[in-house]
Amino acid sequence: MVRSEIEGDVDDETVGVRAKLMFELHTAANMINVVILEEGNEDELAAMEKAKMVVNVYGPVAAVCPQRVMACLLEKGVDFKVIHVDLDAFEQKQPEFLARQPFGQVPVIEDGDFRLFESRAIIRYIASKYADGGPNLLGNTHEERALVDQWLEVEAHNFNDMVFTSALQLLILPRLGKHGDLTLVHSCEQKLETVFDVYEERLSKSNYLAGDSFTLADLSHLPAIQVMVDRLGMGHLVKGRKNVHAWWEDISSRPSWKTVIKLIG
Ligand SMILES: N[C@@H](CCC(=O)N[C@@H](CS)C(=O)NCC(=O)O)C(=O)O
Repeated sequence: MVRSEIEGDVDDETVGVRAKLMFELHTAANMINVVILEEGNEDELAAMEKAKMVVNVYGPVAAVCPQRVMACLLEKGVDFKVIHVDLDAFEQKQPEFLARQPFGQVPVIEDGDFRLFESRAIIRYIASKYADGGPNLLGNTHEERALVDQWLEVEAHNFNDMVFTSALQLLILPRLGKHGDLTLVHSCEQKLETVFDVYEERLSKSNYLAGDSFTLADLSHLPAIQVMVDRLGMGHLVKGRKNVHAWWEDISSRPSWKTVIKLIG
């Protein structure tokens, strides 16, 4: 038995998997060192943790909502540890996890004694608390901040709901041995056509959704567009629109997102 920085006592095989994960983080973003200490070295571990506070992120790297948070932490250069939550085993519904997130969903972060759930609230918090690191993701003026919020709301309510419903029907239900509703998927796709028409128009006037710099409004779209392109067969919605396509190529080429993609494996 060894003790890892990532969690408490875990078996050797689990450490192997997580060590690989953290090594990727270290090499890709020069961020996190893997710490695997032999039993009895707890004092050393505690001292290291005290010297170097890292943000705990609960959630599998494969899930889109934790990916939103990881992309933001990487943009801001904030050290973090991923604590795997096995959604297939319903770990998120167990009392221990419900004490962290009462709705039984990922992600949750812990930043020192501060705990927060809801991925968009988390990225706003990270961008604000760690304002000095990386690019400004919130906007400078009241107006810029308001535009970031506006497009974040669009992402959450006009865009994400449609992708989530499609992913449920096409990916999640079949995995559970159930049939997805293709009529519902078609209806979502039609609504996404309208959403992307709006984006196309907006992106004909500025390089990014909230203006001329990359902000949380753009970042928040990364995980779900990646799923659309890679897994839902909806890449044409992006690639068929000149400005949306150029925007997607731009934001998905950012080192932060490339690192998340590596982690997803
Ligand atoms: N609005 C929440 C949604 C969280 C959410 O839907 N998380 C998914 C993974 S992306 C989850 O935990 N699914 C498992 C479940 O609901 O049991 C957020 O943005 O954090």
